[in-house]
Amino acid sequence: ETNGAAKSKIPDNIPVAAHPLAEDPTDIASNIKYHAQYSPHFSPIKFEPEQAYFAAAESQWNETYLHYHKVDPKQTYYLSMEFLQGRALTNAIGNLDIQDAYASALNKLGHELEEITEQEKDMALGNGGLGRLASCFLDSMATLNLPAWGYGLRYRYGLFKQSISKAGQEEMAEDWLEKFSPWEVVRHDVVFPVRFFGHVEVLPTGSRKWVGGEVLQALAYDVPIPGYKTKNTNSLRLWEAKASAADFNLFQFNDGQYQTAAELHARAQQICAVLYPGDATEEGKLLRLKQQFFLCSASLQDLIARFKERKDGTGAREWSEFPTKVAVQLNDTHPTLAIPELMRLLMDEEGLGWDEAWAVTSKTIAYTNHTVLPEALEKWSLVVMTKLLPRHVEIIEEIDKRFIAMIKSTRPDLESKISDMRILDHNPNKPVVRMANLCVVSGHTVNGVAQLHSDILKAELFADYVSIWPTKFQNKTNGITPRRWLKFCSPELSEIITKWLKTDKWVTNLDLLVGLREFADNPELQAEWDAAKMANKQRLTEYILRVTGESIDPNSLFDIQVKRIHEYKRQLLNILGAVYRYKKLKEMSPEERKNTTPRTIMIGGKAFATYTNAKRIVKLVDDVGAVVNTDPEVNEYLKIVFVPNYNVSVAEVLIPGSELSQHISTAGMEASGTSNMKFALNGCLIIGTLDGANVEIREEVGEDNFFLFGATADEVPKLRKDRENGLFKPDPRYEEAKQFIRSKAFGSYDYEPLLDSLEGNSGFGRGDYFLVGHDFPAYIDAQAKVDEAYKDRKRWIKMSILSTAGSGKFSSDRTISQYAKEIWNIEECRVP
Ligand code: B1H
Repeated sequence: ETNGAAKSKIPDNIPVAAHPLAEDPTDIASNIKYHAQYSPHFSPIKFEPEQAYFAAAESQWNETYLHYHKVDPKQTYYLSMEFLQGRALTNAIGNLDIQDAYASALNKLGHELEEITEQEKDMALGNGGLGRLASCFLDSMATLNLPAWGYGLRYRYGLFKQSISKAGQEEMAEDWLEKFSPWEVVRHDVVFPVRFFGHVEVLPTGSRKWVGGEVLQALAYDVPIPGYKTKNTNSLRLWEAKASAADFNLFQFNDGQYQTAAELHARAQQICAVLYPGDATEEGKLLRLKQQFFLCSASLQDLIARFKERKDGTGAREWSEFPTKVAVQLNDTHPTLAIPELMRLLMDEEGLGWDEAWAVTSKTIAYTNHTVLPEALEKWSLVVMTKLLPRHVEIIEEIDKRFIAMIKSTRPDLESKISDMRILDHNPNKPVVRMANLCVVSGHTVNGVAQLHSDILKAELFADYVSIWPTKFQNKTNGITPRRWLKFCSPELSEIITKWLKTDKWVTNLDLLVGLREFADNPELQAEWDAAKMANKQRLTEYILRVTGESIDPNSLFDIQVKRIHEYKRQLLNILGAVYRYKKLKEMSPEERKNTTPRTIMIGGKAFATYTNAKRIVKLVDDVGAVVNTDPEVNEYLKIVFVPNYNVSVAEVLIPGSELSQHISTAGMEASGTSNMKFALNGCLIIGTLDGANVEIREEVGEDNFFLFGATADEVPKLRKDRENGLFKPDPRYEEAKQFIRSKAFGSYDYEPLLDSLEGNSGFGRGDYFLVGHDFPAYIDAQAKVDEAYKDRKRWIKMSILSTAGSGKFSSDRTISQYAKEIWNIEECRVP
């Protein structure tokens, strides 16, 4: 009450009223005031930005559920261990198309919309691309009026908060629920039991039943997913684990044994405590398996209950109808246990026979593969799984047995492949369940996430299955929502697009962007485009100053690489290139330097806490930046900034302000990439390899508007072999860059292990598995072309316009329409 007293009072001249779905500023203001005064979460007299934000957020929701209930259409359930929702407020009022009214309503109440939206913490229940894809899909499903649900876990602590210190990356728990989240509604009446451990009993009837062990409760929290300019608001249902009162031992507690009295309660809390608990230990592995099963079991019980509930009261529905009402999509193998769990529920709880249950399950479940990296292909220890899920192991063994019998009887030519294709790997030392194989054998459809990736799946990882089920394998190239990733994050550019296309229909029909091509040479559009990009660069410049203290020059070329830090993504190639650039600048005369293109290289991303080489890369970027940015000789021409704590809302500032972005993975290793699509859509040019969706982006924007370099996926195996056989001849420029780091020019941190990973097979060496050395010279040459192109402002802006114009294909609306038609067989169900 001492400073900002004026702001912290709610103005008296506004009436207090609840106006659900108000559109007029005064009504919205009354509505916000209503929530501020009557919400139980805060004291009613204060009205700081925080209160205003929570109040504003609480004022939206609708009746989609009842409509779906009445119509009873086939529905999709998207099961994912990750959802990277980011912030919700801008998206919610933007999708309702009431930004302006909302901004002026908040003005009436003494607040600025931008300031209010900044109050919100990111909902970061995911790691990277796979989780953000799930969130873009939810947005598109709602916008397309598709009856669909997301199912996930309500992690108490999502992705860690990253800070950069002298020691490199540090991780801290991020408390997104510190206050509470106004975007979730707890459904106290939606609770399902989930069992762990125990044993299997044979009943007198001969059927089998999983009993004993420990039983936790799954409690539902719903997050609204509003579609763009439609009434349909779907739900993301997140499960939280609880123990029940019966599991609280009052006797022990009164006896002073507080911990043992509440043991199951403590174990319940562990389930949803953190996203992706470290799995180096056996305990960690077990916990992750528990999380996966918890998601699968709760979600299936919920959707089965819904299926039964909607039988219009006329008695039991035929189970054969189930696949005509339910489609389950597995986001990678993490929710694979949905397969044996659905079989178990159908057989042991509902009394179906194997054949009937199998027909239902295999017609219901489809699987998306997101990676071919061997270390990411899930294999669960059979011993651990048998302990935790004894009945599921029986079912998996039966699926395996029947699959082998089918091969033997119908495809004797594949007999020699059985040991690779079957689900169980009976390696005597460590028998495992291969989750991807279980998905391929059980699901009706398997898809990759970009054309190249889907081709690789068919030619390599799943090649043996293709001859048995040639039509099972599909491609669904990823996409991004144009609402969050253009309209809301770059309003200036969006308005220009709408003005020149004479329609804003591109927001839901992104193919219309091709209409910009005919104006790409128009000086007027170019000037407007340039100004909008400059405004976004300015905003980014201020952001960088605020979070790093570094002042960067908005007239320099803004070059960005942001994504999880991983050796295959080759941030190391980027920084080696930067080191080389720095060295060349140092060697130039002041006159020569004036002819170069000034650059600001920004790198951001989180390293998994136990991934040592990834953390060394973060440290190297920061160390190189510290030297370069304080070197007065080169300062005007080069800055290198590590952007801390990269997340969805940081991306919303970085991407609109970008001019060049790097997608430089070793070909064949990045399944798709989705930030490449966000950058291209925002008029940012790409320097990249022929990997993942880069291939399709280049096709769409045109090869003149894409800086291509590097080995292709089919060259990679031979290059690796050549390397092993000592046939690799390093480029002198590459040696120079590495040598510069070894010379301690960037400090005395021990970079030897990192640099060694690029060498033969010595020490930590993996013999440069990711082919940084091979691609380095081509990368440097491509960067030189970038520098040249940037000198011609007109040409650059034209390329930028053509990049946006060619990005229509990468709308997640397109991706989701294809899933709906070609995998799920669902149709729109619009709320009237
Ligand atoms: C992708 C993952 C992933 N692929 C294991 N695989 C995880 C694997 O917690 N884990 O154990 C988490 C995530 N993530 C990404 O999916 C691909 O690398 C990207 O290329 C792709 O764009 C994205 C969405 O399809």
